[in-house]
Amino acid sequence: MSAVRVDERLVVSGQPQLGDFGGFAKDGFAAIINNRPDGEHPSQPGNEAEMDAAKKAGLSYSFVPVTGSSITEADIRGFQSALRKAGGPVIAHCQSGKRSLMLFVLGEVLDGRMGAEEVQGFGRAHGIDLAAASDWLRTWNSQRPRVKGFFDPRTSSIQYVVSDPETQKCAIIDPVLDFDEKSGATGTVSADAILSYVKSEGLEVEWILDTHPHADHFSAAHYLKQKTGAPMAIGDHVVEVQKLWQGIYNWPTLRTDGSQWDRLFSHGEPFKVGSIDARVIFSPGHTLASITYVIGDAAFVHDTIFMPDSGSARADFPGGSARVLWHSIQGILSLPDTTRVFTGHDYQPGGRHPRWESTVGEERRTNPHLAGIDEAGFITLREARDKTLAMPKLILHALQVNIMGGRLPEPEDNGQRYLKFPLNALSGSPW
Ligand SMILES: N[C@@H](CCC(=O)N[C@@H](CS)C(=O)NCC(=O)O)C(=O)O
Ligand SMILES: [Fe+2]
Repeated sequence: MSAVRVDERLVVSGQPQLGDFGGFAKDGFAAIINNRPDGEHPSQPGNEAEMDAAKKAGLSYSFVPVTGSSITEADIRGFQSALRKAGGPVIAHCQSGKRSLMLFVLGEVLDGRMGAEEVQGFGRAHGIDLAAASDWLRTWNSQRPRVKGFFDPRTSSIQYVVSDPETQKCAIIDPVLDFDEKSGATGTVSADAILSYVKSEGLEVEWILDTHPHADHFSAAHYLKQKTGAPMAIGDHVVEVQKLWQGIYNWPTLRTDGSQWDRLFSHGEPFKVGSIDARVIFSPGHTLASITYVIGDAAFVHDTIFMPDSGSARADFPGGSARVLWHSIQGILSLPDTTRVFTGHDYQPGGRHPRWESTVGEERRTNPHLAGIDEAGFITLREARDKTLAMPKLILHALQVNIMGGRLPEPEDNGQRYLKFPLNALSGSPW
């Protein structure tokens, strides 16, 4: 194992042996970051064994696996957050140490502490070739739109700000209104973080978009419309979801014409984010109204497919269908292979850091719900998995808010807002 000291907090290294971990603790290290996906080589101990060995040695441990060709901003931020929470000196490793150093250096450049032109020299000074980091930065700087993801750990949702560097206009996609079901408190911490990013980047919000009426969190669309004045939009099939849930909630006064939004998008409909061409693909299956936004080379596929190591979204909510979802996914996979794919949730398999960006090509080649699987195979797999899943804990809370575009119920005569739940209306009880 060759180790290189980067600064007083960080050493990057090749693959250590599990037996080395006790020595790391004695040498004063507080944490290990593993940047190596499992299964690269038979000799590699792997995530679980490293996690165990770290625990036994009294080291904290983070799993931030990356491959050189598919590093995204989420990986760089995941590495930074692992460093931050380490509480002392860290050993970060991949196979050779190169990916670990690359993640560190890219974070320094994105945050303005290192110039892009300094990267290669920094690599040489540490005996590691960082040409790939310079390539990454070139691609990053040329990308339109710029996409910033905000992960909400409470609901594992990803919210996006999609901006046009030329006009500084942006769209916000799938913003979350915070809700604590234990106290009944609502909050705007997540939405306000988006607004402060918008402000610090000097952006103008042109659209507030939802991909579907969410079943696991409240939408912050209406809150953000009040704050920014930007129009709210969703797919035109939302009226079917409104009708379906109008029945479940016994809510005769609910307007089921989608008039809670400023614009209802139909399949194929074009729009713009600044100067960037965008369009809508109807992609139902997870819900009756799901749509994908394709903005420049970026597709916001929400709850159809998740990251290539995570499969697909469930299709067992009222109005859901595994067969319909399969066809929607085929539509997404027919986009060019290099299309950037941004997902709506990440449930962090193996405890890895949150990730949300891949490409159509990666999804097609490696997603376990897609690679080598036909329609019948997908339906069997999806329906079997859905039988094992409990309903999202907020489904009954969330739908009554989200079919109103994220508006909370009107206050009653005492000034208090209330939610209303049907009993025994959904399947999927634990008994
Ligand atoms: N445990 C989560 C489940 C949320 C959930 O069902 N998420 C949907 C997307 S809205 C999904 O597709 N989940 C896939 C899975 O859990 O495998 C909750 O209670 O909120
Ligand atoms: Fe969803």
